[in-house]
Amino acid sequence: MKRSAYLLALPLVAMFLLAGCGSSDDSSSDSTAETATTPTEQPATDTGGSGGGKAIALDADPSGALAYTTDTLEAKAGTVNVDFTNDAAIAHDVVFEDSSGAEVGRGDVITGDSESVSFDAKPGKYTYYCSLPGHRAAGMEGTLTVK
Ligand SMILES: [Cu+2]
Repeated sequence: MKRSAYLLALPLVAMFLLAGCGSSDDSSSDSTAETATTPTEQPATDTGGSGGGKAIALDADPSGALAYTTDTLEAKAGTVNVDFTNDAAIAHDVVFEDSSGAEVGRGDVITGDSESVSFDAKPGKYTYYCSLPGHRAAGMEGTLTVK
């Protein structure tokens, strides 16, 4: 939860910085009255994100099978945001490992819920799987290709 909140705050910070640059460019005019007018940006409308941070979706089989609905995912290098949804009545999670087998990201175990998992990724192949006993062996795994 803490990491999710932190990541949600990033676009807001970026917009604030961009707004700051824009207003400093305008300051070449000598009017002091302009400082009273503040840009009325609406950060809430910018849910699409920009700069490679677009979230990718991963769903567990909603009917309760030990499977994700896809065994291949693609993402851009940088901060990868995965929106993991488990609408089934049994618990699942998702763990990401790099090609050396090192864990790079892990979500909470959820049931009938969704969550966001974020981690930094370089171009290459990553593996994702469910860490609950028996689930990976039953086929609950896939490959994430980062480009
Ligand atoms: Cu599972």
